[in-house]
Amino acid sequence: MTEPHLHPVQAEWKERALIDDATYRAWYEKSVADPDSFWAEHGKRIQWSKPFSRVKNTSFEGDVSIKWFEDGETNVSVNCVDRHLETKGDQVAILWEGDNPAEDKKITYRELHGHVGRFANLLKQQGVKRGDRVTIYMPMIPEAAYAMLACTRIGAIHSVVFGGFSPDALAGRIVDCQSTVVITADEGYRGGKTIPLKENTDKAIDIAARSDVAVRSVVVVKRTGNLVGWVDGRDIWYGDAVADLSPDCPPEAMNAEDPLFILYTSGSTGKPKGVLHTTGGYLVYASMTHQYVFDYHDGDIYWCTADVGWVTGHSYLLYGPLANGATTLMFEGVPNYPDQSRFWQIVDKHQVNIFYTAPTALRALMGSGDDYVKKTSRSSLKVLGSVGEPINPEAWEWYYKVVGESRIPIVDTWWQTETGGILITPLPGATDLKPGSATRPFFGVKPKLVDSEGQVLEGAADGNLCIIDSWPGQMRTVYGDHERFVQTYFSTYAGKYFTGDGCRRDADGYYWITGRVDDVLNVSGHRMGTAEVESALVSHEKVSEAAVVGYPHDVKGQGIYCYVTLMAGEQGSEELRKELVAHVRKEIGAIASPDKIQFSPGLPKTRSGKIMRRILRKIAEDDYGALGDTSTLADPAVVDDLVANRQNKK
Ligand code: 6R9
Repeated sequence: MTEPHLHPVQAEWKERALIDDATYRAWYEKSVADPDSFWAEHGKRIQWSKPFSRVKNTSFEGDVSIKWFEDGETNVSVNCVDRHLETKGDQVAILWEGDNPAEDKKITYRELHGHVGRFANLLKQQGVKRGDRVTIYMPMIPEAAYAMLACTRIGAIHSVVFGGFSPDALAGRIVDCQSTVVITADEGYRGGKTIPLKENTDKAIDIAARSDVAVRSVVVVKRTGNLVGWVDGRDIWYGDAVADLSPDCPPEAMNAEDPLFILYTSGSTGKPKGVLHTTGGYLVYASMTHQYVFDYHDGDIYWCTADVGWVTGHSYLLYGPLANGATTLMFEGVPNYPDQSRFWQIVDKHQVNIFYTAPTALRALMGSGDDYVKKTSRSSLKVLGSVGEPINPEAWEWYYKVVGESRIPIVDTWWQTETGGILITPLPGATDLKPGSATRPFFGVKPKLVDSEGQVLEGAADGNLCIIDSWPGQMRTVYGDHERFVQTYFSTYAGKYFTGDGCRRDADGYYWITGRVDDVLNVSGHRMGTAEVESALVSHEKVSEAAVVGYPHDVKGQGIYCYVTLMAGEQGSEELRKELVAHVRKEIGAIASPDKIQFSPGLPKTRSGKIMRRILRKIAEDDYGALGDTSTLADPAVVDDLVANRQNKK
């Protein structure tokens, strides 16, 4: 049966594709029937200084232990740089486009090798050793990539913190992984504005010091050249420091299971978790998915718009593409600066073949009209990708018809910080597309839908998305808290990795991600725990209690709706609203800015004191006709007040 919006694989793809449908099916079957031999073969796609003899050694039971290629040795920077020197030394590795359209840079693999070597030698000079944690708080400039690769060269573990996070958020991450070296820039540029990265770093270091974590060196890259505060003996200018250093730094031989990086991400409870990825399996998986999901061919110009502060920036801006010897485009700016045509101008300027972005950007651009797109050519494009949140069919169709002129496949890739790489996705030459569906599992991925009792649902069904066996790119633990790892991901449905996402599988076996089923928001493709926003709100002196929920937002996907109960004697006002918004921005960062604040004298609680979020969500969605059963509430009257004062009247 053909569905109205099915987009079959186009004829020319049958010739060009690395993987066609028959190959997809054959490989997939093999990958799930005999993971050991499948991954033994594909594990060889990266270069090992000592080959592995064991492939998969994983268990989702009990303590949960995940090991891949465990006796192999390799080095990520060697795979991403040195390995390409012989054949691609003069090929551009990083194609950098500045916030200002007049600025760009091309860094070849040979040049990259020198930059990474010097940076690695600088880190060594600063006393950084194998296993040490290095925090990277950078704008989108090539030095961010050099810094990450330099860490991998010497076996240090990087923790990249998104440049939009506040000093408090940065401090929390520095303290959690006890990082004593920070790499930053004087300031960043974004959309014509500057971001005070060094100033934020200085503040964060002071905050971290209160928790007895003493940052001893700060490497500062000069970006804007504006005056910044300076602590002699602690702060070092990158440019000056590397000038005299050797470009050669021998790579550290790393065990496949040695930690590669920590990346903090939000969950439904508590502070952000340090997701830990290790070396061998991660790189195999990132590079393999990059090649097949985007149908990457040598010579393609590849552009992923994600910031290095997010996992997409790790796996698909840097590690996957560089491991494959690609030219990866790194963009410092934003989609609407100088105007809404910028993405497509960059596509034309650099003849981009593969373009990977987030639905929130597409929705914003869609809203400003088709002319900004149509005045550009985009004829170089071959594959379009989407990631970060469910893409609504309207945005999908716009991407397909207007941006891609109905000739380019869209890969809607579902995955998570925890998964390291893409798990559910179309392959451009193999998968007939359905707008809004992430379609089918990648090789080696075994998704299952379960109901709330943990019963596995077969066939067409709607349920909670679990993955029942390991894949090489999976996170190994929560940094410093393995128990939290087991509790968070493997205890809801014992023996299964629970993703936190709801999902529907249709009669063709296609997966449709419906969004988070836990208390995690997805705001403009950024993960945000409601608990984090709540704790930021209650840290304000006038707030006694807060409950935060998401509501549908045209551009952001979800908006942040906050119910705030004030301390006795305090009055809600427009001014206080602004103050609370500013407070949350200060505590977490601009991405956590509340969209709506409702002052509410009471919150709907059960007699045992649990806030009934279901009710709060309905009111935030302005769908209070369907509140359901409120009889278990301690005081049903609070609901009337909440409805009367709702902030999102349609
Ligand atoms: C890569 C990344 C993960 C959460 C995930 C899900 C949502 C990501 C999606 C998608 C529907 C897609 N998500 N991709 N939902 N379709 N193609 O975004 O990682 O920041 O950890 O977020 O994002 O809810 O659970 P991360």
